[in-house]
Amino acid sequence: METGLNILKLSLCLSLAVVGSYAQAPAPFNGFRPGTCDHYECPTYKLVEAGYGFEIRMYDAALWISTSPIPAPSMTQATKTGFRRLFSYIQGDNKSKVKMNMTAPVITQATPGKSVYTISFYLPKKNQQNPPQADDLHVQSWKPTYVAVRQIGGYVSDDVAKKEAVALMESLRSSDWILPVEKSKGKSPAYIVADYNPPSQTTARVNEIMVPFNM
Ligand SMILES: *[C@@H]1O[C@H](CO)[C@@H](O)[C@H](O)[C@H]1NC(C)=O
Ligand SMILES: CC(=O)N[C@H]1CO[C@H](CO)[C@@H](O)[C@@H]1O
Repeated sequence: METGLNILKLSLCLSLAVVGSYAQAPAPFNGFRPGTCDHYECPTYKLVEAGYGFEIRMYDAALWISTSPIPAPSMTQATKTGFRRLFSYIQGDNKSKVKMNMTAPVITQATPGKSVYTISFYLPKKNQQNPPQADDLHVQSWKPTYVAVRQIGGYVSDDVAKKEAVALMESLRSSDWILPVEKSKGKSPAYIVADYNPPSQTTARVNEIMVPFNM
């Protein structure tokens, strides 16, 4: 309930901020680009469409460093474990002892039908040429990828993630994007939860539900 309210507040703020003098215009998201990306390096993308309650982005090719699938009773538990490992990796716990700057977001991919999760960290551009190896981590290479996005505040529990993923699909139903998204089902993770803030940050948190798809 509280999250629902936060979303409402967030979207109100966004529309107020963006609409400004275009009070008549419908829709008006000018993109959800998270503020965290003003301070940390984030993967780059082109905004393809900003719709009602969703955004379509085209992410550029990028490398991510990922944990092995982590078995855990909940997504939030797995994210904590994975975040700890990735954080020590960027502090130099890797075969080259290379330190890296923090980036955003940290993403969690659920394995359909299993309580197993993969957590990944976006590698800084500087380290993409030659990502430091680590025994228990692997590099994921993303081709340019279409992603449908819904932004939410607060902390994302497993239930919230599921509910918001459903809401994202609902919001896509009134658009042409629903077809390629439906067609891609099963070929990519059902949804990814992207976390833009460290767990210790309690206010102004930004998270995204992302659904990658092919055209
Ligand atoms: C972190 O980012 C700063 C500012 O861009 C840069 O000067 C510094 O070299 C980076 N540090 C590492 C370890 O990459
Ligand atoms: C998991 C892994 O490979 N960790 C290594 C990272 O680098 C440090 C320093 O060389 C090693 O001690 C770790 O074993």
